[in-house]
Amino acid sequence: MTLHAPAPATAVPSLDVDPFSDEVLADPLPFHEQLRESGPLVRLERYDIFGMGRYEDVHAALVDWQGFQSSAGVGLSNFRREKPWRPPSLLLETDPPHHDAPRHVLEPILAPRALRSLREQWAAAAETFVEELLQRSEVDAVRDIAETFPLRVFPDAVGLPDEGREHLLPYGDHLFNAFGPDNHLVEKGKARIGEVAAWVDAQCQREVLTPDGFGAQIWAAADRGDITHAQAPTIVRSLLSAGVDTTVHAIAGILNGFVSFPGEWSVLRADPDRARVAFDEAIRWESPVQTFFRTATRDIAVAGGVVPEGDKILMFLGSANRDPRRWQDPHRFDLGRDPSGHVGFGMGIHQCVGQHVARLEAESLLRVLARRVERIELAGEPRRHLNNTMRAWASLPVRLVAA
Ligand code: HEM
Ligand code: OVM
Repeated sequence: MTLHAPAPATAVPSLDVDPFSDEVLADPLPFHEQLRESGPLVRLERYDIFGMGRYEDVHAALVDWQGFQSSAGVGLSNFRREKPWRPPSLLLETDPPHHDAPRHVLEPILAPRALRSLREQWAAAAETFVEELLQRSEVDAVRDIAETFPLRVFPDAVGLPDEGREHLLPYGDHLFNAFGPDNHLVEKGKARIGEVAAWVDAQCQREVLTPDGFGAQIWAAADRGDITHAQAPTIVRSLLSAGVDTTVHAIAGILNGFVSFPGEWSVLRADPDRARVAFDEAIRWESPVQTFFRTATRDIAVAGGVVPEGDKILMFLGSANRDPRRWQDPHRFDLGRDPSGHVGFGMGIHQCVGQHVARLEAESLLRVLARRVERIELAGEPRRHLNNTMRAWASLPVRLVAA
């Protein structure tokens, strides 16, 4: 062997585990550890893809939009070869320069200062909601809290009519399943998705939306010429796609955090101003959006290996958010830590444009709960809801002990 022999191309470790199997989706943590310990870049044989699970590498891939593109799809399906199941998102599934205008339009509409008028409204909605909730001592934290509160406030803020809102959750559930392989989870959504997607698409039209919501503001941007009128409905669709199931499962996740670490509820009660940091810690800890793919635009050297041009890479956000190389005691839900830098909202040019909306929803609710509820106790067996992309709950029975 010569002194300068290149590292063998087989240096990338390989795993035969299916990250989208029911077993891994039900409890991804053991697989995440195996992934991180195998190396920075791992071959996932089942799908002929690469995966990364360490914080440093996931972060680096997220910010390198030139090397790791989104326009070939951020799911397993490669749009260079396969027709997407719906017209691609003008935000999530595009690269610069096409990404720029939709992003610049949406950012100010969903920015903290634009949400100031919603803050009071959502605080009042939370008061009423928690008052009703406390009429009952035992509730399902998924159905009765995590689903109910966002569905009371978010569709109104977008400007949707009341009729048909029950389609929002099934649409998001199928969309997030469809980023994964065509397994039984995708299969079960197919029966109804035609009707559900037709309803969602219809709500994106200007005539359907109220004149004061996020939707109307997107249409107004088209009138100004910042985007085209043809783009407006697809950008409204992004809000209906990404804005409902994510916050539902994030709120379920934070309630699970407090149920699992009851001491942290006392910490929040003593200082409700920590509601924000608690929410971000929950996003780190639970990572409601677990994974997204990218596609290599050229051969890219990643510590220890090369991702060939055109190959798909799966970034495990949930694993990066619990990487012990980055986080002390990563499996602890801890209001005392600084969770900033977590990748639960992504990082770089595609970082969640709706994160301030998500934070405001959760913060509004948590502040009232912290004041009115002394303890949250588990009152039955929690059940996971399996989804190819989201870490989700089907049921979380709890007892709310009023303060
Ligand atoms: C992007 C997570 C709530 C709209 C993203 C990304 C993540 C994410 C990880 C990055 C995708 C990527 O890099 O490929 C979450 C989580 C939420 C949440 C965990 C709740 C806790 C929301 C809400 C909205 C929204 C409430 C709408 C109001 C979007 C949009 C994008 C996005 C439009 C694409 C942005 C772009 O590509 O420039 N989100 N999201 N999200 N999110 Fe969220
Ligand atoms: C979109 C979209 C859909 C799903 C998720 C997402 C997490 C965005 O249609 O833009 O971000």
